Amino acid sequence: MPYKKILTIQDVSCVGQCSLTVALPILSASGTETCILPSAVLSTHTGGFKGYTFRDLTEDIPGIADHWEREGIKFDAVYSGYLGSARQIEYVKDITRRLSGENAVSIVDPAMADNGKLYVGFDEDFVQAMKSLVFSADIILPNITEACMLTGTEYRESYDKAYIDGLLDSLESAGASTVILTGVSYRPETTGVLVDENGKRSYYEHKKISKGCHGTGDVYASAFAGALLGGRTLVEAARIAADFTVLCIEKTQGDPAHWYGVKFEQALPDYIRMLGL
Ligand code: PXL
Repeated sequence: MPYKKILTIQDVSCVGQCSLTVALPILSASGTETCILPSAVLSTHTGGFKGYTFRDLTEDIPGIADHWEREGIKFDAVYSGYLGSARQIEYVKDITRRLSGENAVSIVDPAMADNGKLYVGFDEDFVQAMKSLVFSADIILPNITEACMLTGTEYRESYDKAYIDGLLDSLESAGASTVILTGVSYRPETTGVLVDENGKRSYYEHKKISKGCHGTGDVYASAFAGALLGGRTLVEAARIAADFTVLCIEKTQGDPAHWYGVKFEQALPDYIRMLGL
Protein backbone atom coordinates (compact mmCIF):
# COMPACT_ATOMS: atom_id res chain seq x y z
CA MET A 1 0.00 0.00 0.00
CA PRO A 2 1.40 3.44 -0.88
CA TYR A 3 2.47 5.73 1.97
CA LYS A 4 1.56 9.24 0.84
CA LYS A 5 1.79 12.60 2.55
CA ILE A 6 -1.20 14.94 2.41
CA LEU A 7 -1.56 18.51 3.59
CA THR A 8 -5.04 19.52 4.61
CA ILE A 9 -5.89 23.20 5.07
CA GLN A 10 -9.08 24.07 6.94
CA ASP A 11 -10.24 25.49 10.25
CA VAL A 12 -10.21 23.89 13.67
CA SER A 13 -13.72 23.93 15.07
CA CYS A 14 -12.86 22.75 18.58
CA VAL A 15 -16.33 21.28 19.15
CA GLY A 16 -18.66 20.16 16.37
CA GLN A 17 -17.04 17.27 14.45
CA CYS A 18 -16.16 19.05 11.23
CA SER A 19 -13.16 20.33 9.30
CA LEU A 20 -9.80 19.40 10.89
CA THR A 21 -11.19 17.42 13.84
CA VAL A 22 -12.70 15.11 11.22
CA ALA A 23 -10.08 15.28 8.45
CA LEU A 24 -7.06 14.46 10.61
CA PRO A 25 -8.39 11.25 12.20
CA ILE A 26 -9.99 9.97 9.00
CA LEU A 27 -6.95 10.63 6.83
CA SER A 28 -4.66 9.11 9.46
CA ALA A 29 -6.91 6.04 9.65
CA SER A 30 -6.49 5.64 5.88
CA GLY A 31 -2.77 5.09 6.41
CA THR A 32 -1.81 8.48 4.99
CA GLU A 33 0.69 10.81 6.64
CA THR A 34 -1.46 13.82 7.44
CA CYS A 35 -0.02 17.32 7.82
CA ILE A 36 -2.36 20.12 8.82
CA LEU A 37 -2.54 23.85 8.34
CA PRO A 38 -5.27 25.33 10.56
CA SER A 39 -6.74 28.43 8.91
CA ALA A 40 -8.65 29.55 12.01
CA VAL A 41 -9.65 28.32 15.44
CA LEU A 42 -13.34 28.48 16.38
CA SER A 43 -14.88 27.35 19.63
CA THR A 44 -17.52 25.50 17.57
CA HIS A 45 -18.63 25.41 13.94
CA THR A 46 -21.00 28.11 12.76
CA GLY A 47 -23.93 25.86 11.91
CA GLY A 48 -26.25 26.21 14.86
CA PHE A 49 -24.18 27.23 17.90
CA LYS A 50 -24.58 30.81 19.15
CA GLY A 51 -21.74 33.15 20.16
CA TYR A 52 -18.81 31.08 18.93
CA THR A 53 -15.29 32.53 19.05
CA PHE A 54 -13.21 32.92 15.87
CA ARG A 55 -9.43 33.36 15.81
CA ASP A 56 -8.24 34.07 12.28
CA LEU A 57 -4.82 32.51 11.55
CA THR A 58 -4.36 34.02 8.08
CA GLU A 59 -1.30 36.01 9.23
CA ASP A 60 0.49 32.80 10.26
CA ILE A 61 0.06 31.02 6.92
CA PRO A 62 2.87 32.63 4.84
CA GLY A 63 5.50 32.03 7.56
CA ILE A 64 4.47 28.39 7.92
CA ALA A 65 4.64 27.86 4.15
CA ASP A 66 8.05 29.60 3.92
CA HIS A 67 9.42 27.35 6.67
CA TRP A 68 8.18 24.20 4.93
CA GLU A 69 9.76 25.39 1.68
CA ARG A 70 13.11 26.04 3.42
CA GLU A 71 12.92 22.51 4.84
CA GLY A 72 12.26 21.09 1.36
CA ILE A 73 8.92 19.62 2.46
CA LYS A 74 6.67 18.52 -0.43
CA PHE A 75 3.21 16.95 -0.36
CA ASP A 76 1.61 14.26 -2.51
CA ALA A 77 -1.72 16.01 -2.13
CA VAL A 78 -3.06 19.35 -0.92
CA TYR A 79 -6.69 19.15 0.22
CA SER A 80 -8.52 22.28 1.30
CA GLY A 81 -11.89 22.54 3.00
CA TYR A 82 -13.63 25.37 4.85
CA LEU A 83 -11.63 28.60 4.47
CA GLY A 84 -12.36 31.92 6.12
CA SER A 85 -11.49 34.60 3.56
CA ALA A 86 -10.48 35.41 -0.01
CA ARG A 87 -6.91 35.97 1.21
CA GLN A 88 -6.76 32.44 2.60
CA ILE A 89 -7.90 31.15 -0.77
CA GLU A 90 -4.94 32.94 -2.40
CA TYR A 91 -2.58 31.36 0.14
CA VAL A 92 -3.96 27.89 -0.60
CA LYS A 93 -3.26 28.42 -4.31
CA ASP A 94 0.25 29.63 -3.51
CA ILE A 95 0.99 26.68 -1.19
CA THR A 96 -0.34 24.20 -3.76
CA ARG A 97 1.98 25.74 -6.38
CA ARG A 98 5.08 25.82 -4.17
CA LEU A 99 4.79 22.68 -2.05
CA SER A 100 3.28 20.05 -4.33
CA GLY A 101 5.60 17.17 -5.13
CA GLU A 102 5.83 15.36 -8.45
CA ASN A 103 2.44 13.94 -9.54
CA ALA A 104 0.76 15.60 -6.57
CA VAL A 105 -2.99 15.99 -6.66
CA SER A 106 -4.93 19.06 -5.53
CA ILE A 107 -8.31 18.39 -3.94
CA VAL A 108 -10.71 21.22 -3.16
CA ASP A 109 -13.91 20.94 -1.19
CA PRO A 110 -15.49 24.40 -1.69
CA ALA A 111 -17.17 24.14 1.71
CA MET A 112 -19.28 27.30 1.75
CA ALA A 113 -22.96 26.44 1.22
CA ASP A 114 -25.69 23.84 1.47
CA ASN A 115 -29.44 23.53 0.92
CA GLY A 116 -29.46 26.54 -1.42
CA LYS A 117 -27.79 28.90 1.07
CA LEU A 118 -24.29 30.18 1.87
CA TYR A 119 -23.00 29.32 5.36
CA VAL A 120 -23.05 32.17 7.91
CA GLY A 121 -20.27 34.70 7.23
CA PHE A 122 -19.80 34.11 3.48
CA ASP A 123 -20.77 36.48 0.67
CA GLU A 124 -20.69 36.72 -3.12
CA ASP A 125 -17.08 38.03 -3.09
CA PHE A 126 -16.02 34.84 -1.33
CA VAL A 127 -17.82 32.74 -3.96
CA GLN A 128 -15.96 34.65 -6.70
CA ALA A 129 -12.62 34.04 -4.96
CA MET A 130 -13.45 30.35 -4.47
CA LYS A 131 -13.96 29.97 -8.24
CA SER A 132 -10.27 30.64 -8.88
CA LEU A 133 -9.27 27.86 -6.47
CA VAL A 134 -11.89 25.38 -7.63
CA PHE A 135 -11.20 25.79 -11.33
CA SER A 136 -7.46 25.31 -10.90
CA ALA A 137 -7.80 22.11 -8.81
CA ASP A 138 -7.43 18.52 -10.04
CA ILE A 139 -10.43 17.23 -8.09
CA ILE A 140 -13.34 19.15 -6.63
CA LEU A 141 -16.10 17.93 -4.31
CA PRO A 142 -18.98 20.40 -4.40
CA ASN A 143 -22.51 19.67 -3.29
CA ILE A 144 -25.30 20.81 -5.63
CA THR A 145 -25.68 24.21 -3.91
CA GLU A 146 -21.96 24.93 -4.24
CA ALA A 147 -21.91 23.76 -7.86
CA CYS A 148 -24.80 26.14 -8.61
CA MET A 149 -23.04 29.07 -6.97
CA LEU A 150 -19.78 28.32 -8.77
CA THR A 151 -21.51 28.26 -12.16
CA GLY A 152 -24.32 30.81 -11.73
CA THR A 153 -26.92 28.06 -12.09
CA GLU A 154 -30.34 28.40 -10.49
CA TYR A 155 -30.60 26.12 -7.41
CA ARG A 156 -33.49 23.67 -7.45
CA GLU A 157 -34.83 21.49 -4.66
CA SER A 158 -36.01 18.88 -7.14
CA TYR A 159 -34.36 18.16 -10.44
CA ASP A 160 -33.80 15.50 -13.05
CA LYS A 161 -30.81 13.95 -14.80
CA ALA A 162 -30.78 16.69 -17.46
CA TYR A 163 -30.38 19.38 -14.78
CA ILE A 164 -27.44 17.54 -13.17
CA ASP A 165 -25.82 16.94 -16.55
CA GLY A 166 -26.17 20.66 -17.30
CA LEU A 167 -24.57 21.51 -13.96
CA LEU A 168 -21.63 19.21 -14.68
CA ASP A 169 -21.31 20.66 -18.20
CA SER A 170 -21.16 24.17 -16.71
CA LEU A 171 -18.50 23.12 -14.19
CA GLU A 172 -16.46 21.59 -17.00
CA SER A 173 -16.72 24.63 -19.28
CA ALA A 174 -15.61 26.80 -16.36
CA GLY A 175 -12.43 24.69 -16.07
CA ALA A 176 -13.18 21.78 -13.72
CA SER A 177 -11.46 18.50 -14.60
CA THR A 178 -12.62 15.87 -12.10
CA VAL A 179 -15.82 16.53 -10.19
CA ILE A 180 -17.29 14.48 -7.36
CA LEU A 181 -20.78 15.96 -7.04
CA THR A 182 -22.34 14.94 -3.73
CA GLY A 183 -25.95 14.73 -2.60
CA VAL A 184 -27.46 13.90 -6.00
CA SER A 185 -30.90 12.46 -5.28
CA TYR A 186 -33.32 11.38 -8.00
CA ARG A 187 -35.65 9.44 -5.66
CA PRO A 188 -36.92 10.33 -2.17
CA GLU A 189 -35.42 7.27 -0.50
CA THR A 190 -31.95 7.46 -2.07
CA THR A 191 -29.16 9.90 -2.70
CA GLY A 192 -25.81 9.47 -4.36
CA VAL A 193 -22.61 10.80 -5.77
CA LEU A 194 -21.83 11.59 -9.38
CA VAL A 195 -18.23 11.11 -10.46
CA ASP A 196 -17.25 13.07 -13.56
CA GLU A 197 -13.74 12.34 -14.76
CA ASN A 198 -13.11 14.67 -17.69
CA GLY A 199 -16.60 14.04 -19.04
CA LYS A 200 -16.80 10.32 -18.19
CA ARG A 201 -19.68 10.14 -15.73
CA SER A 202 -20.84 7.47 -13.30
CA TYR A 203 -23.44 7.59 -10.56
CA TYR A 204 -23.31 5.72 -7.25
CA GLU A 205 -26.74 5.61 -5.62
CA HIS A 206 -27.11 4.79 -1.95
CA LYS A 207 -29.51 4.97 0.96
CA LYS A 208 -30.70 8.41 2.12
CA ILE A 209 -31.09 8.48 5.87
CA SER A 210 -31.66 12.07 6.82
CA LYS A 211 -31.26 15.43 5.16
CA GLY A 212 -28.34 17.76 5.84
CA CYS A 213 -26.35 16.24 8.73
CA HIS A 214 -23.65 18.66 9.93
CA GLY A 215 -20.10 17.83 8.93
CA THR A 216 -20.93 15.01 6.53
CA GLY A 217 -19.38 16.95 3.64
CA ASP A 218 -16.09 17.02 5.55
CA VAL A 219 -16.39 13.35 6.50
CA TYR A 220 -17.06 12.48 2.86
CA ALA A 221 -14.20 14.55 1.39
CA SER A 222 -11.69 13.27 3.98
CA ALA A 223 -12.68 9.62 3.49
CA PHE A 224 -12.49 10.12 -0.28
CA ALA A 225 -9.04 11.72 -0.12
CA GLY A 226 -7.74 8.96 2.19
CA ALA A 227 -9.01 6.19 -0.09
CA LEU A 228 -7.60 7.90 -3.19
CA LEU A 229 -4.16 8.38 -1.66
CA GLY A 230 -4.30 4.78 -0.47
CA GLY A 231 -4.35 3.74 -4.13
CA ARG A 232 -8.08 3.39 -4.90
CA THR A 233 -9.49 4.64 -8.20
CA LEU A 234 -11.65 7.76 -8.22
CA VAL A 235 -14.85 5.74 -8.47
CA GLU A 236 -13.79 3.29 -5.74
CA ALA A 237 -12.78 6.15 -3.44
CA ALA A 238 -16.09 7.94 -4.10
CA ARG A 239 -18.02 4.75 -3.22
CA ILE A 240 -16.03 3.95 -0.09
CA ALA A 241 -16.49 7.52 1.12
CA ALA A 242 -20.25 7.30 0.46
CA ASP A 243 -20.61 3.97 2.30
CA PHE A 244 -18.58 5.29 5.23
CA THR A 245 -20.62 8.52 5.43
CA VAL A 246 -23.90 6.57 5.42
CA LEU A 247 -22.57 4.44 8.27
CA CYS A 248 -21.56 7.55 10.25
CA ILE A 249 -25.09 8.95 9.86
CA GLU A 250 -26.63 5.61 10.88
CA LYS A 251 -24.54 5.60 14.05
CA THR A 252 -25.82 9.09 14.89
CA GLN A 253 -29.51 8.98 14.00
CA GLY A 254 -31.84 8.42 16.88
CA ASP A 255 -29.78 10.68 19.17
CA PRO A 256 -31.30 14.16 18.85
CA ALA A 257 -28.80 15.54 21.40
CA HIS A 258 -26.09 14.87 18.82
CA TRP A 259 -27.45 17.36 16.23
CA TYR A 260 -24.12 19.11 15.50
CA GLY A 261 -22.10 16.36 13.81
CA VAL A 262 -21.84 12.63 13.15
CA LYS A 263 -20.31 9.94 15.34
CA PHE A 264 -17.69 9.11 12.72
CA GLU A 265 -15.26 7.76 15.33
CA GLN A 266 -17.49 4.72 15.82
CA ALA A 267 -17.33 3.91 12.10
CA LEU A 268 -13.55 4.28 11.71
CA PRO A 269 -12.93 0.53 12.11
CA ASP A 270 -15.38 -0.08 9.23
CA TYR A 271 -13.56 2.53 7.09
CA ILE A 272 -10.26 0.79 7.74
CA ARG A 273 -11.86 -2.52 6.74
CA MET A 274 -13.35 -0.97 3.57
CA LEU A 275 -9.84 0.09 2.62
CA GLY A 276 -8.63 -3.47 3.17
CA LEU A 277 -6.10 -2.39 5.81
O1 PXL B 1 -18.49 21.52 7.75
C1 PXL B 1 -18.14 22.71 7.17
C2 PXL B 1 -17.73 23.73 8.18
C3 PXL B 1 -16.41 23.82 8.56
N1 PXL B 1 -15.98 24.73 9.44
C4 PXL B 1 -16.84 25.59 10.01
C5 PXL B 1 -18.19 25.56 9.69
C6 PXL B 1 -18.65 24.60 8.75
C7 PXL B 1 -20.06 24.53 8.39
O2 PXL B 1 -20.90 25.22 8.87
O3 PXL B 1 -19.03 26.40 10.27
C8 PXL B 1 -16.33 26.62 10.97
